[in-house]
Amino acid sequence: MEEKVLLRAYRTMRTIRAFEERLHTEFATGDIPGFVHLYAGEEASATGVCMHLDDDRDAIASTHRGHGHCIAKNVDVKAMMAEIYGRTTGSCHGKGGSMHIADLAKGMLGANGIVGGGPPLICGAALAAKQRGDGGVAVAFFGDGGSNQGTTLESLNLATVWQLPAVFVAENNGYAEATAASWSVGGGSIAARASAFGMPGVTVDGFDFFAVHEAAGEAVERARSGAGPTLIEVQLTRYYGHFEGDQQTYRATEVQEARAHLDCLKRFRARVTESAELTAPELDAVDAEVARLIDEAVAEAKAAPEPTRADLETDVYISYGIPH
Ligand SMILES: Cc1ncc(C[n+]2csc(CCOP(=O)(O)OP(=O)(O)O)c2C)c(N)n1
Ligand SMILES: [Mg+2]
Repeated sequence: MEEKVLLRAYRTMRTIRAFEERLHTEFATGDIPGFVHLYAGEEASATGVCMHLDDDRDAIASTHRGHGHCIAKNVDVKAMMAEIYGRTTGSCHGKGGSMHIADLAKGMLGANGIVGGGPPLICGAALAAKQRGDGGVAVAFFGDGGSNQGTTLESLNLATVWQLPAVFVAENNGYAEATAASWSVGGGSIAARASAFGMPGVTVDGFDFFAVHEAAGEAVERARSGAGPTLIEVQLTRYYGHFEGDQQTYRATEVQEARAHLDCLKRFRARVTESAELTAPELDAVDAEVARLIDEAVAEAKAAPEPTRADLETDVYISYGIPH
């Protein structure tokens, strides 16, 4: 992989981690309205997949745990932070918050409070891309819990029936809220369900950026070339609770073990420095640059205005720009 591509991958993963760790501390102050679900620990998944996607022709649909997907799809980090703080400078003018960040100009169709809400949207986006004929691809991210929703299974079926340029990325972090995937995923493997729908299904180590990047590259290429959809099960761990405030009584030492032995950023750093593809000072410089960006994003979000009563009446209907 080229040096600039490696640096981009590291910068994206580091930005997601720093964004989420900062939100963890900021949320505890009580200044952030609404719910926040953190993506820390899962960075290699969003990054490894979205690095294959373009802003203009490719679309993604996300989940309630959407910050990482947004950052990896190039949504402006400062606009995201402002959105989470409910400010007018936010990506949705402060009206959506953490769970509804969207940026259609970047092909980010939205975080989503509805578990299993993303896959049907992606069938629509993939059908649109197929009609346009521009090689566009649509990717749905969903969790192990989302994989059991009827909407997801119907979407897998439709994607095959319509031979859509779609990729389904099941992020299996072992839990849906407090329910273990080992109990709730019938048949035990999300990836294995792909064969029932006539598409390839692969399982990848979600702590390994390179493994995700490779599997996603094949799936995106397959979709772009008109060969149809793929299901990828990415196995990983979330480092924080289901939501901020979750006491996590349902799990013990797995997070400490993952942080110590599996962490995607540590593994990436070890691999690229051992192979001498990047140096530690280059990576440290990215860390410092990202830390500054997050500091600025929080300061600017806190200083930005909140919506007024009059703002309640805007953004209610969308204008599609259809001439009268
Ligand atoms: C249709 C629907 N059912 C239930 C919920 C409540 N809920 C929110 S997140 C969640 C768990 C989702 O688990 P998973 O899909 O594995 O994603 P993760 O939180 O692990 O990233 C549930 C049940 C919801 N938001 N929408
Ligand atoms: Mg889960």
